[in-house]
Amino acid sequence: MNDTDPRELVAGLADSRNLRVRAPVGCRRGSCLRLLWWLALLGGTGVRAERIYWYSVAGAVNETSAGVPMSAAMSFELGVFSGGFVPGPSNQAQWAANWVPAQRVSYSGVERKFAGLFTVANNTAPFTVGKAAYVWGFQGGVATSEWILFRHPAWSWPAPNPMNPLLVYWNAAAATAIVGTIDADGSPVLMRSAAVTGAVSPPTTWQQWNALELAGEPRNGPLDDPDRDGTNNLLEFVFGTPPKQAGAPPVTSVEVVTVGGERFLQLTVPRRMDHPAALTVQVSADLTTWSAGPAFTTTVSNTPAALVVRDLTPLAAGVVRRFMRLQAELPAP
Ligand SMILES: [Ca+2]
Repeated sequence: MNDTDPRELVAGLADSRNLRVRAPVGCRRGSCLRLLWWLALLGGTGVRAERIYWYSVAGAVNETSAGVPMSAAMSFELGVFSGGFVPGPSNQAQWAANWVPAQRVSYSGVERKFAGLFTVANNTAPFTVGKAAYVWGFQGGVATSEWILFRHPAWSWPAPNPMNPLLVYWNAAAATAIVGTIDADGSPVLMRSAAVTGAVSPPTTWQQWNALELAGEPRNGPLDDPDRDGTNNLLEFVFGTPPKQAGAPPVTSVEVVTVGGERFLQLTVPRRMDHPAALTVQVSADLTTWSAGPAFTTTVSNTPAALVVRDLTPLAAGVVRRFMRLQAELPAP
């Protein structure tokens, strides 16, 4: 993320406005004309800028659907949807698969805002000129996520233009929400996210999660356990639990199900689908030899709420015991 202080940018904008008033006084004949030409250019559509300042005003009341103030757990992304995909209430389950983010920032619970500064360097697809840009705020969960998605008709993806000193300002208050709500005057709430079930939030990688949840923590490796609750950081990531706050991991229930007259062991893993990790369910008869793969297990379902895997070896006569366990690995960076 570009970390230029937005206050500098606002000051820069104010300077150019002052310049607009003052410059003709005392300027030489040729330079005056050039300056006026520049100002005319700057006063155009505003889509020519190479930088997008996308933000919500500071100090506003922003809440989740439960009326809880938004926190750093809420991420905001600036991006576009690929192809001709148009997000709507009926296709929420497909949003994440079609979403291509340009930049992510965390909500600031202290300043009560989000703000990002994005420099448009090229128009590589799907970031083509004129593409409809959106801002998606989300707080992923296992069964339920909090979402707010919004855009303004003027939020069209711009072309790079290093010659243009001005920014495009995309203010959340001006936008219309597709999910969640926005009150332009900020009263009583500027942004309110909506509870969404049965749909997965945009992915948060191990690196992104680590930077947010384990900032300043030296024991930040996948196998470290800084809160000493017996769940290492990798599994805290898989389950979406706080790695610096001790607590029991979510229950991965094991049950016996009957299929075709036979009884099988079945494991339900309430993992965070938006936290990508390679999960393998292994089975064993003796806790010594473990097996995995389609010859040994079958995936019953793989939804945002849970991964459900069943053992393929029945608990039949002669099979005294069966065991299941979950192995998690980070995807290659
Ligand atoms: Ca832990």
